[in-house]
Amino acid sequence: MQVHFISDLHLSVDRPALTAVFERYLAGPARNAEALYILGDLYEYWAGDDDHDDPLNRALAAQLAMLAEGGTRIHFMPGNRDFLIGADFAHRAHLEILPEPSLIHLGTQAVLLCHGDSLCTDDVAYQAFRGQVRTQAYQAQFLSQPLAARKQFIAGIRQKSEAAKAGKSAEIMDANEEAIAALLRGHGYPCLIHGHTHRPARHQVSVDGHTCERWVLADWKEDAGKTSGEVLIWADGMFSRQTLE
Ligand code: LP5
Ligand code: MN
Repeated sequence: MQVHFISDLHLSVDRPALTAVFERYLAGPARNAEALYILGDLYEYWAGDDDHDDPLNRALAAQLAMLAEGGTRIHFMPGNRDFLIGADFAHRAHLEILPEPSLIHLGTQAVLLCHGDSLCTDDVAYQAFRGQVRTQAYQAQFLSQPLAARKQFIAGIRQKSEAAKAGKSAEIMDANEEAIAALLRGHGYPCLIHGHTHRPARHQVSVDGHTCERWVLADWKEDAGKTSGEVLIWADGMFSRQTLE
């Protein structure tokens, strides 16, 4: 029995080779998984479920649905770029949207899942932005605008975000140790799996005398030289990383 974890694919029409890596994964290794957890930022951005005429969105929903029909349960947790994925896409892709954070069990092991951005508490400007766009009122107002206007607005946010990131230190954009400790303490000291920071690692975290593992998932990359993804696989009571090409 395998359980798979992925995040930060940032799929878009601009990265066709990366989409191909994901499509091969869905048709191949993912079929060995009893459950697939997508921990956010599957897409470069998501403007709303009414963007289903986009060929990439349509194709991926169909391929995810095919995987689910083959018996793999698919769970999706929203990332900071695709938190607007809603019930319509979930229905099309045959996946379940998970609240953040979510506690699951792998055998006897308790595992807490989150995207990771909520842990970056030193990034005060981002947390203020996050607080605003994650309100229901803001999202309803945003979604009431025409799709093209929403995409234009997102392009503006992305530009501002890139400019803001250029002025931030690497430390500010990493997960904060106290935020990690508080989260683990509040959930009975489980193992933690998250993405977002693009700093794949396996950390041992010591909290109140408990030692917890923190797995940070890798982002998927389409570079000039190499295109690859990564999946964290739980099997036989152990985690391992597998590169996807
Ligand atoms: O994604 P990543 O890793 O590159 O950067 C994040 C933070 N940036 C973001 C913005 C997204 O990347 C782009 C937008 C995605 C689409 C969202 C869809 C819907 C939008 C409307 C919803 C109702 O998340 C970045 C972090 C970084 O992670 C590391 O953790 O630093 O945060 C920023 O750079 C934010 C800036 O510091 C402050 C905000 C700038 C944008 C201001 C726009 C004003 C609009 C008013 C909205 C309330
Ligand atoms: Mn992210």
